[in-house]
Amino acid sequence: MRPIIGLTHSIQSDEKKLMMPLSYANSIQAAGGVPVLLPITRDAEVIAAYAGMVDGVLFSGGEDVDPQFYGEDQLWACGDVLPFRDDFELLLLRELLAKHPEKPVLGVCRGEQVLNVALGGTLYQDLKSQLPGCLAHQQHQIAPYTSHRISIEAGSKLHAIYGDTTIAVNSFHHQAVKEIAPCLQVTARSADGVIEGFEKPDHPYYIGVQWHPERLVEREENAVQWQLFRSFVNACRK
Ligand SMILES: [Mn+2]
Repeated sequence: MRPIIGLTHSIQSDEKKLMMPLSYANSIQAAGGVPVLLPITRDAEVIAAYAGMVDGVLFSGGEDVDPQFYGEDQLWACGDVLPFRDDFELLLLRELLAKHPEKPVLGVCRGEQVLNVALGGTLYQDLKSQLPGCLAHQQHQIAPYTSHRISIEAGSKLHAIYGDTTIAVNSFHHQAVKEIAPCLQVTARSADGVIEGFEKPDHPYYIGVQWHPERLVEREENAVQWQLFRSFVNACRK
């Protein structure tokens, strides 16, 4: 049986249409999972049913997390926020952690930030203005190309997955983790110190990555990125 992997999606700002790059579903399929979309809702019963029926959830990329969810007021440099999406994803994540603490969770880009905020962490609302001199985390190449390196903590889950302590990644984020949630452990940073990856040490698989592996795998040169999706899907089989 291939594991069922729930995917979160974006919505149009009028909250009437779902939006989702196919690359996430394609990557999960290619790694051996069955991707299913979890349509956004405020219904707690439906959210509980989602958490019960999937073997794991991939929190996908997208818009900025509403700063109100981490106790800050919105700065001018903050981008578009979708409070409905934030609400749903935070409820879903808390339901998973409370009722299904063994189910794997992978957060990509915005999804990584959601995984941090849900547990009490904060974000830079805008790296360029709040962390002067940082790298170009909005890269000038298209998404299947890498633009900066990251250092991975030896002995971490990301180290085991990638088999290396330095890899190159792509970068499409103007926000990033500022304060890591107390129960999380930073496992990857770029040269400017920006947090690019973390895990929850007491959880079988709770991993956030700030880059976009689902786009890197489009180029054979980045085949190592399949190892992230394979590790996630394999963890969901258990
Ligand atoms: Mn980056």
